[in-house]
Amino acid sequence: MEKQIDMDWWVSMPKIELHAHLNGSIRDSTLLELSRDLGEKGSIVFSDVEHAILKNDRSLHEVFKLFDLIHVVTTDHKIVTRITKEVVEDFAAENVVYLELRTTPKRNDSIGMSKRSYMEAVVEGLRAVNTVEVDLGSPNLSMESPLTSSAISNLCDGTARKKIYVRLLLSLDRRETTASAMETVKLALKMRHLGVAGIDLSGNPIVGEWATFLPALQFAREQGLSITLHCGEVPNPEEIKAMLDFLPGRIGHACCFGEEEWRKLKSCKIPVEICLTSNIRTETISSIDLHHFVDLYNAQHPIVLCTDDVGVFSTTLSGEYVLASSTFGLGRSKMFHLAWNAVEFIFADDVVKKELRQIFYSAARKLD
Ligand code: 6MZ
Repeated sequence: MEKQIDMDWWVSMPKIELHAHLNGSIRDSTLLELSRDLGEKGSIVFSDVEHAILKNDRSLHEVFKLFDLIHVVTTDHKIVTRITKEVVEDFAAENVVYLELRTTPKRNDSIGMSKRSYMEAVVEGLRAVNTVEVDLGSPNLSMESPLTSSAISNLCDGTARKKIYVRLLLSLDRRETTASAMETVKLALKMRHLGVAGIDLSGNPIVGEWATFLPALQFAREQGLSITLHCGEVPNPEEIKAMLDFLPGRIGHACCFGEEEWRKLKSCKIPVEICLTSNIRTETISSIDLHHFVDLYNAQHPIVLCTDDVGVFSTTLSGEYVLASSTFGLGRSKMFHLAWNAVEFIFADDVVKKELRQIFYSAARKLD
């Protein structure tokens, strides 16, 4: 009972999610349902997929094999729309008030899918959300901006219809070529009015070269897009140095840094997206008490707790806050302020930041 009450508090706390991959955040039930359908059509062997989905411990290598499998199941316009809708509704249900959702635009000629039509299916999913109001920063989708004080108050009580700010990040997969990465950046530029705020570099960290993506990332930055990089998921000092020299808006993970890299990161004050469960499950960090969260937190380095892949790692953002609180001995007030502070690192404009600060301010007076 005590535990249940406690979890309710963490769920009701407003939170900001800045590192969530669409295809890693699918509900298990949806993935199983979709796989069963494909199994019945004979396109896949359902039991193989079921085993991979329900398996709990996965090495980093196995995670990327699972993503290939997930993509076979989900790369279809209608399904992309469905999973986007569900993922946003799930984050909103646990009081995520601002979500940056990232996904890799995919092309699949055999079903007439282009990177653009893939992203249109994502936007369609955002429009289909009906448990919560979605603000994409565009006048036709944002029903109520700026927020009135009663709307802010409603964001924090469980009864009224809530609002979630969603911004999209388009991911470059490390398997892509320079030309393909450039195509994604150009697509992002065309979709800015639909909530696209930036570019992410992700994918299997042992694949691909930094130099391949640099031209597209440079172009993205010149054009005013924000950039976050998966950095140091595996030891690769040369690449980590080059990435930090690039001065991205944020980085994700930072698991395999040496002393020199920590020094550089801290002096540049680049915010770090911390994904505790993901790092432990994939064994990029050997034990949670050795996680760099502690050092960065104590150094007052900008950090934000994130989920990475709630579906693949069976976690939630509230769960990540509980895990950090219990592991590192940080009380509710400190964790609340950590969540509040994340407002400063979002890739949306100052108007949104101001509204989010007000939401946290208002919630601070209600939650004790
Ligand atoms: C690196 C990751 C990742 O884009 O198809 N992705 N890349 N490290 C991780 N940590 C475990 N988790 C997810 O979502 C799935 C894709 O996101 C990236 C991979 O490229 C994966 O294929 P989308 O929506």
